Amino acid sequence: MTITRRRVLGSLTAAALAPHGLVFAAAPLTLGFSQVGAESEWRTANTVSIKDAAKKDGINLKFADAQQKQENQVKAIRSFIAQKVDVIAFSPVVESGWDTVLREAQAAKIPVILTDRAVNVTDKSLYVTFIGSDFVEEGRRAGRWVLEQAAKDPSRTFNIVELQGTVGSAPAIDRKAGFEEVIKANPKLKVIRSQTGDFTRAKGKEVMEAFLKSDGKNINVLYAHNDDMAIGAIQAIEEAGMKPAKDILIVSIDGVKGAFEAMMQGKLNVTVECSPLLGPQLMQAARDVKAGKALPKRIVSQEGVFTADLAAKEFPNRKY
Ligand code: GYE
Repeated sequence: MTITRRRVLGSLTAAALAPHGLVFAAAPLTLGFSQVGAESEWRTANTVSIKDAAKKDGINLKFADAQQKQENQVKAIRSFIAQKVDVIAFSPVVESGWDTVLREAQAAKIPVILTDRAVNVTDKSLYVTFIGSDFVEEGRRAGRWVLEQAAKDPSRTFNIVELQGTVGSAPAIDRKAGFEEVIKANPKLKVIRSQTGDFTRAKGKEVMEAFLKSDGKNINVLYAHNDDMAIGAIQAIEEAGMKPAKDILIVSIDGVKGAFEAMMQGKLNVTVECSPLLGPQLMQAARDVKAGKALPKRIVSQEGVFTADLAAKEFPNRKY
């Protein structure tokens, strides 16, 4: 009897003293992440980056795909709150309408990290940090490229058609604003049509077909808010018997492999980089916030601009 008791006590003491023993092991961090959807090559690469980084860091990731619907994201966030996850992160499909659900997370004392897209809330304490690109600057970069083409050939007209991203989304609003801000400098640059293609190839093609039907040969430039819509539009331009990147100059945003392939085929002129590889920064931020460290309110990703002449050289280095 006495011997048995001593043995039990002995093993308990050993477990309590072992640095990696059950008694002291910290529970893995649980992160609830609500993704926008799977609308583009960019998004697919972003999802892979987040899943890979969570795995690498031993973070328990609860991943929910919202299929481009805000109501699905609100539901996912509420379910993360109910499950008492440690940290909630999400990439908001649209900018507005988040106050209520973010207040619920705050009341439950669960920190929220925004990735990729921003929200439009007056109370900035509703989220810890926003990790992502500067979409206004991306729009300016696209605009500057068009401005440069116009400066090279003052006799040419520059009627621009614009394929916008998802209505109400931060990248659609900001990329439009940045582009407009820059092209104002030359009154010959005019946006003659602008419509949403919802960031997808199928919609990009469909809307470009409509643009071509109404304006055809009057279109000189296509500005697409992402590569996928530009790739869809390239098909529409070819089917209409015109040459993409020649009859119609094309600038888009993201820098996905599909865009580099299109540039190498001479069908796209330029892509402005927007990195989807946000996983490692997100996991770091989640760990920091859990550890009580203070984070900057804004973490901006580093990006460049790639023209068709650089495509073949850069292609092997592309990670998405
Ligand atoms: O440009 C587009 C995607 O929010 C930056 O969403 C992201 C955008 C990206 O569907 O391809």
